[in-house]
Amino acid sequence: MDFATYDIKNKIETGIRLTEDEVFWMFENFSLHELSFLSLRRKKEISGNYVFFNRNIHIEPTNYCIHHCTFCYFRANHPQDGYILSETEIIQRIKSVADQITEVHITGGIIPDLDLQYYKSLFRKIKKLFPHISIKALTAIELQYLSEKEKISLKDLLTELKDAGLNAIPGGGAELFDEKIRQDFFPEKLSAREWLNIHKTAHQLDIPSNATMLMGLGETIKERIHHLSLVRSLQDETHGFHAFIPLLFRSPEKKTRINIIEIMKTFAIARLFLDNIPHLKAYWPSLGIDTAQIALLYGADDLDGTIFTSTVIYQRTGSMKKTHLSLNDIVQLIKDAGFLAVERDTTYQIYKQCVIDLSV
Ligand code: V47
Repeated sequence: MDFATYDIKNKIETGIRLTEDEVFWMFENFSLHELSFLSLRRKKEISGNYVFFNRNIHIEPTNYCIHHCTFCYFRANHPQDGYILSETEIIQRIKSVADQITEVHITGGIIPDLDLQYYKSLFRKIKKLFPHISIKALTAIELQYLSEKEKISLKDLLTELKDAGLNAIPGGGAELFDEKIRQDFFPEKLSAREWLNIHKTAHQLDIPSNATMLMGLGETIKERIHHLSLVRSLQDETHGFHAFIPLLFRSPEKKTRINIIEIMKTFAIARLFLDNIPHLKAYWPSLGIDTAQIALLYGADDLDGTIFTSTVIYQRTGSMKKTHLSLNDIVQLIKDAGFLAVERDTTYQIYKQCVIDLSV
C-alpha cells in the first residue's frame, strides 16, 4: 500500500472529509473490490442493512417542450407526436393506483399552457382527493420558467406551490455541472449556479429535494467529481438534499459510452465524497435493473420506486425492459442483493414502520 492509499483509507476510517483530488486518486488507483468495501461500509453506517424503495407513479403532463436538449428522447419533435394531459386525465391516472402508492412524481416538458394556475389547481385537487399521497414535482428549470412567466420571485412561486401541496422537488435538470458540456448538449438549460440557487431557495423554505448527475455525455472523471463537490457545498449550507442520483445517458441509437466498472466506481466515490447527503439512489429506469441492483454493493441504499405508468422519458431511450416493478419484484431484487427491503415515504421516513422481508 502506498502513502496516498494509506492516508485516504485513514481519513475514511476516521470520518475526515475527502477532497476532489483524493477521490480522483481513488477512482484511478483503488480496486473495484476496495471501493465496494469502503462505500458499503459507509452506507451501512447510515442505513444499516436497509435498502429503501417507495411505491410511486410518474406523470409527465406534456411532452411538448420549448427547449431542445440534444440528449432528450422524450420531447415531441412533431406536433402530431405530442400530448398535453388535462387535470381530469391526471387525476384519473392517480385514482387508478391511489391505493397502491404514497408518492406522485410530476415533471415534463415546458410550455406556456402549463402555468402556475394549472399546477396549483392540480396539486390542490391531488391533496384533496388523495391526502395520503405526497407530491414531488417540477424540476428547477420548470420552476425557473414559471417564475419568469408569472413575473414572481422564486421564493414567492415556491411558497404558493408549497401552499397548494408541493412536498418536495425532484433532482432532475442538473445534468452535468460543466459549462462546456452544457453548451454542447443543453445550452438552453440552467447553469450550475442557477440550478443550485433554485434548490437553495427551496431548502430555505423547507422544501426538500434531490440532486442528479447525468453521466456518459463525454465528461471527464474530474468534471464528474467537481459536480459532486458543488452539490456537497450547497448541502453544507442548507441540508435540504435527501438523495443524490447518478443517471446514465441512454440513447436508442448509441450504446452508452461508459462501462459498468466506471458506473460502480462513480457510485462508490459519490457515497464516500458526499458525506453530508444521507441517501444514494440507484434509479433503475436509467441504469437498468441489473446495474441498479449491483450499485447496492457500491454505496446505493435506494432503488426509487415501483413506478406505475412508467416514465416516458426512459421508455423512449430503450433502457427500460420493464416499465413497472411490482412490490414483490422490488423486494426480491433488494433481498437477492443481500439487504432488507424497507418501504419509505418521500422524506425517507419508514412507511408505517413496516419493514418487509420476504424470508420472514
Ligand atoms: O434531468 C433525460 C435525464 C432526468 C435522458 O429526484 C436522461 O427522485 C438518460 O431527474 N438518458 C429526469 N437520462 C429524471 C430525474 C429523476 C428521476 C427519478 C427520480 C428523481 C428524484 C429524479 O432524466 C433529466 C435528465 O438528466 N434524462 N433524457 C436520456 N436520454
